[in-house]
Amino acid sequence: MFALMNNMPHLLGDQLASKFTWFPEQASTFAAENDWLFFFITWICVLFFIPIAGCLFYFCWKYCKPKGQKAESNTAHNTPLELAWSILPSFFLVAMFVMGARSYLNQRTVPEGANNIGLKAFKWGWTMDYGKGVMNPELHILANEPTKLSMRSSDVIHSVFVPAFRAKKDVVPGRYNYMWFEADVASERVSDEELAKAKFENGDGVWDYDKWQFTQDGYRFFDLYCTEYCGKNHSVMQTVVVVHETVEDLDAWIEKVSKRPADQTPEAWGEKLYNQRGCAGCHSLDGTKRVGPSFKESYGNQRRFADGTNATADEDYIRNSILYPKKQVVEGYQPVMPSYQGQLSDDDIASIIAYLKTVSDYGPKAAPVTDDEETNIEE
Ligand code: HEC
Ligand SMILES: [Cu+2]
Repeated sequence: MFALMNNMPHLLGDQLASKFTWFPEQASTFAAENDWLFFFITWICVLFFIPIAGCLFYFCWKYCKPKGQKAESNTAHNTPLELAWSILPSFFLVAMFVMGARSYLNQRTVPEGANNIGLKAFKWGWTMDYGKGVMNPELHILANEPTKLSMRSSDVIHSVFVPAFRAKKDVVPGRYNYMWFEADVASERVSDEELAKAKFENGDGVWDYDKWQFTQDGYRFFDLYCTEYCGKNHSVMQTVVVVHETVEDLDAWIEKVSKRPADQTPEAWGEKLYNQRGCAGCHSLDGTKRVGPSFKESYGNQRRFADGTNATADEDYIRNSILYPKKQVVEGYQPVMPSYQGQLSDDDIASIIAYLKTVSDYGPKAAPVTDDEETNIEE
């Protein structure tokens, strides 16, 4: 019977051993127990449902009276039968409760010494905090060691779901929430040739995780979704989980993403941050108004604010907009942009500004920096 269920189309995730399994790969210590409990409850329900529905139809047919004939009262009952059908199922219920509660408590009790990673959810993306100012949208963890996520949201309720880990938890604004799991399957690495080929074909654009099924550092991954409907772009609120085999490998990755690589221009790094840090969800490059103004007409443009004041969008203004977005709210927009204070380094912000200059139509006409002002800055 299990084989039959395993042949049904999958419901969750696309990281599957085969296209025709019920659940995705089991990749954490929770997975086997969770699945077992799920099928235990499902099959008990099926085993009760079939005879009950069968009796229902059979009695309908058996006791059916011709039209017009009066129904007779039948109040006799069978005490042993009624005791049996009350007491027997209660054993199953208690078993389900005990196993479910045990598994739930286990998932809520973080083991001592778990590795802690911060997670911030926002409309519409994720930022993982590896400490020391290293932020990245990808979740990278260590195999065979418990990981704790300390989670917060900067706007509405989101929910973290990693199907392969069978782990899921809401992220609620205004409070910290946590979850933990222990991944027991490390992510494979693709060959250097395969990675080089994908990088070449992908070009300079946003990395296409769906197409390549590995990250731009060459790791296979598990999916992480938002499972709480949180607005227009809820469906794109996805990222990946990479499980490293050794702590050296994980540290090397963190080191690699912690700063702008020497061979990358500020403009290219700025573009990467624009795509990686969720700016793209709210700011377009082609003039379309999204939640925020398009960057096509941002840098160098004249800005009117909700409080009636004006300013030119120069470097300082862009910097302040990123660090203190609620201070000057552009007219016609809601003050919903999250602050990136402590999440983007000075070099990151400078890179974003450099990038915004390249995409803005107003760039060349930007506030001319006079000689005196230049000297002032250098002082
Ligand atoms: C949840 C949506 C959202 C996200 C994510 C977001 N912003 Fe914004 N942003 C807005 C909104 C709305 C405004 C306009 C209101 C205001 O000024 O606060 C804005 C305004 C701005 C402005 C001023 C624009 C102008 O033309 O006057 C800049 C610059 C900016 N954002 C940069 C960024 C950068 C860089 C990121 C990513 C690191 C980012 N934003 C992420 C919503 C967002
Ligand atoms: Cu969400």
